[in-house]
Amino acid sequence: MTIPDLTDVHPAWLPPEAFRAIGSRRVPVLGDGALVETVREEVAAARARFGGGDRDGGGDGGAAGCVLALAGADGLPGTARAVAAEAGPLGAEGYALARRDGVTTVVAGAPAGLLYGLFHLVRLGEAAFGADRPVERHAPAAARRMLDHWDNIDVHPVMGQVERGYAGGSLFWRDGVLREDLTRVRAYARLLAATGINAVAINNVNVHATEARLLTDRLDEVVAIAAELRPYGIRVHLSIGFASPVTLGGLPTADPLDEDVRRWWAAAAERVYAAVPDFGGFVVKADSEGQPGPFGYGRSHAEGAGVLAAALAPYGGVVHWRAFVYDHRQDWRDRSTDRARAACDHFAPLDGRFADNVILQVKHGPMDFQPREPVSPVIAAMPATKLAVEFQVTQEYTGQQRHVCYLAPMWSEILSFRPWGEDEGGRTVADVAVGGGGLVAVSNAGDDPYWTGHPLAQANLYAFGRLAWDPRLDPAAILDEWAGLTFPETAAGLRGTLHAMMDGSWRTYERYTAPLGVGFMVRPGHHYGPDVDGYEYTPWGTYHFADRDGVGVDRTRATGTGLTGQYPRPWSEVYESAGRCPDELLLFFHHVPYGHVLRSGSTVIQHIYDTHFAGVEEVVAMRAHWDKLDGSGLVDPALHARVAELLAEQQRCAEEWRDQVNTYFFRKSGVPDARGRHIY
Ligand code: GCV
Repeated sequence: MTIPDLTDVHPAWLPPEAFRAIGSRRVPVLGDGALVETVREEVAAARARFGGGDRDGGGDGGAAGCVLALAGADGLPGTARAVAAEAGPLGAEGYALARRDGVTTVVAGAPAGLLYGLFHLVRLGEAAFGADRPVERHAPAAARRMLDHWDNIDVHPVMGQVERGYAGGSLFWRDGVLREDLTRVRAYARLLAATGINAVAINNVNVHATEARLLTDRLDEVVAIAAELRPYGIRVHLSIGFASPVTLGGLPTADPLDEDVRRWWAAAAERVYAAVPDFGGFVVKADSEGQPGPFGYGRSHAEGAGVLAAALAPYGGVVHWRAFVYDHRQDWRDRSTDRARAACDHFAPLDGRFADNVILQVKHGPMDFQPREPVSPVIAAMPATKLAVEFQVTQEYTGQQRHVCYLAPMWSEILSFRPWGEDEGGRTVADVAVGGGGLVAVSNAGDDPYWTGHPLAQANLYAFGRLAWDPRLDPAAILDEWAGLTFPETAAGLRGTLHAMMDGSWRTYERYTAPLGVGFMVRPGHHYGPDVDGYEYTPWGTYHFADRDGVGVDRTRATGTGLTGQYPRPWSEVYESAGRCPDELLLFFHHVPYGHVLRSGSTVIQHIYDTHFAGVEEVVAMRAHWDKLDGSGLVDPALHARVAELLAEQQRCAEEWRDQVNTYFFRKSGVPDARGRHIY
């Protein structure tokens, strides 16, 4: 295996310089296994670059040396044996780190742990080789930390090569064929492993005809991609079409209870595992936005998932069954149907009826990855089901990687939310995910030279992996880590600017877009930029109901759709009350007059004006921060230019949001801005 070393692609958080501390020392790697081999090669490549090995010789790594070892490895030096004994069992992916007597030791119980230990050393840099450190144990919170790609093989006429992709083409396919050179896939795997990701679903959950065949006659492409991801401990998962027994197998039905259908899935799984023995499993979007599913055969989603689970079970595979099921052909005149209720209505009655190897993958909010939503009620409603919480790193509704929008603060807020308040031992969303199916997110990476289009959007990909490893990490500390790795020589000078621009950027985005949790108001289809009524009279179930008197969606039990009743206490009561509902979710749960006084003391209409003016001012301030870096030598001029250009677009777009939203609500309500600012 060779360590990918791409010269025409930005190195993101693994520039060669990040390996200096390791590469300039002698670092024995002890143990066997494919991932240990990866560690050995990483260390060798770093040493070749930085000349380690001649300075600090000695079996234990020498006076300022380092040892990376599996706990049971032959020839384990005394210090490593002592650290392993003190650390105790480390699990399949954990590791322990210590520094004593001038030797830094990383021990792991299994090869994957050693790989993660290596990347921990990379994060620490020279700090790993300073003063003594007591034994620290590290292990991932969740067993599965997964990214979903919405990549197509064929360029889709509307959605393109990557659905909701804002970073160029697919890393895997181009114009209908697998890329010949997959070096970049290996480099991607390396970046992901450095954050802790260990599973990747490679194709779009909207499975079109060509992509469905990855399961059968295009399986060799899955084999090839798996071979690139495997050296970094990442398993491949595949999105499959529920109707495959019909579309690929020629059967007359895909009824999950039909014997031939069961046999077909079992045979398909057998073939996949013969080709990819460490295959992770299937991802399924069924009965959703036009995808086929069990409803078509009068079966439940537990039955639908069951046939796939049975096929994968002999090999240890899992089904990620998505809970994103709603009626996308709703009549906007029908005020009783509420898209936000749909997932809970469909799935909560099925609690306890899914097979053991099914993971119900739930979007974090009840709607669809809006910048502000309450936590999905499904998360508290299915205690007897393994749940994974799904985030969207790709910025479909958060600026499409043209806007700076650091999402870790949003994810962190969601993960630390307590769905039962202080009841249930104060369990958080993270506790539910960690104890169940883990965390999943839609990737934001593509074949763009910066991986993520906007260079600063790399921080979102990095942060998702780190939060999936440890949901309690502080978003600002993750940003520091990312900056330290990405800009190893200049991070100290850049940190202030990056924090000023990024820490609050999600809230800034929220301020200049749809107010108070009402959501959408985006241009239909591509979802970029404002169009307040764009979805108002469409079948998609995404309405704000603004009229001359007020705005918002009444989802109360008393007078609305009753969504509030899907939450346990205290939230069922808090959300039900317009007086107690948090301001930022008011219009998600309530239809209120423009003069309604928020908990902040402002009225709804004045809040709309104030936040939209403030949001633009914050973007202007972001630009000023970035402009000051011009010519400073702190960032590469090409990267500076790319971000500067995108910030200009962000400001233009934010102004458009401000002016359309403010004008719309001024015209509807007739209420002037208390501060007399210009509204059109
Ligand atoms: C992959 C949203 C997006 C769709 C996406 C869907 C999903 O509706 O706009 O592009 O489809 O979510 O999560 O399945």
